[in-house]
Amino acid sequence: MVKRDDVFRLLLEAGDFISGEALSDKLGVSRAAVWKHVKGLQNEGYTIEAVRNRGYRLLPNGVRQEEVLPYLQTEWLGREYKYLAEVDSTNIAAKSWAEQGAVNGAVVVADLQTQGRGRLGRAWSSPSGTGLWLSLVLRPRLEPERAPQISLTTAVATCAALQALGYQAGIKWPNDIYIDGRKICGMLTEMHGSMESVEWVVVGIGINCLNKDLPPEIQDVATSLALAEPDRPVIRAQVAAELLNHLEKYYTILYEQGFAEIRRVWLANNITLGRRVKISTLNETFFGEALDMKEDGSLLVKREDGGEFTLVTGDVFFA
Ligand code: BT5
Repeated sequence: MVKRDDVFRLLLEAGDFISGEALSDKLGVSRAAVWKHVKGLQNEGYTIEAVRNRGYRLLPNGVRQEEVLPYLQTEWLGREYKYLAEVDSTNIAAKSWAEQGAVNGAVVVADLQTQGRGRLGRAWSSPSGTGLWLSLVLRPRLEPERAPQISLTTAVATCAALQALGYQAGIKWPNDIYIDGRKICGMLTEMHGSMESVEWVVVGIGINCLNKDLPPEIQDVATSLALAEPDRPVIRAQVAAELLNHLEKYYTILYEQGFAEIRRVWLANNITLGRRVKISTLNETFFGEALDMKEDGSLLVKREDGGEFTLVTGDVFFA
């Protein structure tokens, strides 16, 4: 059966206008069927010009594997690549793929998430044609207590990738990425294993790329690459590949050199230390000053009500 993917591949290969007739001949389907798939691709956020007597022309601004590959320089990360036009959450898809044996470095990317998730069950806005919604499966040889280092390494790599693309990104503890004081990227890390060893880790990363209108509830706190630098064109596939290139580099540093080097890069790119913060843990909320990231990745805070506090999990807000 002819699928949307086949129409996409022919449009991409053509690189210019290709007539509806040529498409229907090559695929052995009616021109109405071709049109239906073109509509489907447009709904995924692709710009496809349709001009009478000339046919269709695709602007490759999506996140399918064929679009990402030309920019990808990795050995093992993202070489197994599953693209989904729509999914509940790429983390859910990646977890079930991990259960079924996905290899280390397998990646799931979606154009639209209908139930994108943040931490603690919060919602993550993930409209079609706008962002990079991506999850990866890792099978690291790490003790479970070192799993938070994966999240911090992910933050370091994501920040480096955005900087390599020309954006002034910084890290808020533990792993949010900010541009111009607003959140552009969040991460959700989920783990499966025993007390002794990690079986797999799924790292979900959401980066707002082309979004021009953010939902009202996050308008004041969030941004996108397009909003941060309106004059710079954003190619989502390039963002995806740059992200994977940097992730592979920094995971390799974590595995081979240890966390101290990751911590050094985290410290050099953080926007947290020295700031007044509100800390929210499961048990309490208080104000203080973020002093340091300890050697295990936890955050050392000087409390305004006296004493110091070491934050292992919780939320940090700039106050
Ligand atoms: C996060 O949670 O920041 C983790 C977000 C992870 C999203 C990725 S997308 C691919 C993968 N699949 C998933 O289902 N999830 C991952 P947290 O720190 O709890 O922040 C959530 C809060 O960020 C929300 O309560 C909103 O205030 C705000 N928010 C929601 N959508 C946002 C967006 N698109 N951009 C910036 N902020 C957003």
